[in-house]
Amino acid sequence: MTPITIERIETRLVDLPTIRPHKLSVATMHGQTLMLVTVVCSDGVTGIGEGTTIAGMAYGPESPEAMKLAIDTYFAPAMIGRDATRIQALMDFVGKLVKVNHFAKSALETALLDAHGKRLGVPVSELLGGRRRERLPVAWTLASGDTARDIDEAERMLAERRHKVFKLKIGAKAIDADIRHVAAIKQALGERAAVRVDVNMAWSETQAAQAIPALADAGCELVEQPVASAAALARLMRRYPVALMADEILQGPESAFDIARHHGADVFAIKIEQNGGLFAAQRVAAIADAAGIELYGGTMLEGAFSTVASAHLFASFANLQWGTELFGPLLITEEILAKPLDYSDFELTVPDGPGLGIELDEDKVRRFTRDGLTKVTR
Ligand code: MUC
Ligand code: MG
Repeated sequence: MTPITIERIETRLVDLPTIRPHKLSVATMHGQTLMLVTVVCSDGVTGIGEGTTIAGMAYGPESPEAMKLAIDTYFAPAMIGRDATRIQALMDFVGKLVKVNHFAKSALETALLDAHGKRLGVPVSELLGGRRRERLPVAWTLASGDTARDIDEAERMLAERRHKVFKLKIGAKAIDADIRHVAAIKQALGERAAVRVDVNMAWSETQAAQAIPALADAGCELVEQPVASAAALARLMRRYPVALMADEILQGPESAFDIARHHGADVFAIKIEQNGGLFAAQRVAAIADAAGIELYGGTMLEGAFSTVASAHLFASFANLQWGTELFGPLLITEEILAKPLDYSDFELTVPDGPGLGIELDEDKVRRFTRDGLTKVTR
């Protein structure tokens, strides 16, 4: 039987505005850039994957431009002509040629899974072992930078039954100001909503030790990546009545094992891109389960393709104690899908069509594609 091979790989950058400025301790975002990769196979089947990051290179080592360059220059030439149906073997092969570049690898793996699911007529979740749930709870991030505006936004989300778990981005201001901000929001929302914070590594260990008890008193139930180092996060564990979550320090299975071995977090925020793809993220989740660490489905503020890829994976997890934050498409002003995703009753429905189960609106995306950079490798 002739193998089904990769015939063409196309990359493009799509620049989309956000609905409001999104303020994190590392940067303020005004837009999101999606690096979209399309893989065309010899049987005519096509798959799409996505790479995004947060505010250019402010969050991590890869940018959308860098992902595109890595795919155009290194990954695509090596992948053309290879078997498109042996996805793990193919990713192992390119993994030997290109070190790290987790976000670019995740985008390519997503595209291959999308194509293979379409080929077999099954959703990506089936290729990952089968889904355990059809719908996922979705938290929303309040990050306008203004307390009153954040409360209004939360009230709207509650009224629309879109979100009832809110993550607040803190760490850019003085600790006292941040605590007042969190306390005011929790007080306004009361028992109607859960409040969590993400510090994006902004604090030193002593600042964290000062702030976390005050956050607990304010009614905050979880603190995400308060400090940069895994060792410092481990030392903060079990000292406060709030859960501590690892995000930035989770960079694939080896890092997960290391954190687990040192009792370094209560919860893992699993991100497919940060961990190097869906299979790597699946292994991270297995390590967490084995270590008794709880799970949360994280986001890189991704557009529809990585959001839905993540949804297929999270739907297959045995445990998802803290729900997800797969709201990325809702932060962008433009709908890029032919049929929008279903966000309702505080949850996202995991699409059930073949592959990712979504379809790109090519005309819409063309209007936002960065000029002159679309590249096709054959
Ligand atoms: C992060 O650090 O978790 C996820 C939600 C959000 O607002 O920012 C991201 C990144
Ligand atoms: Mg985070």
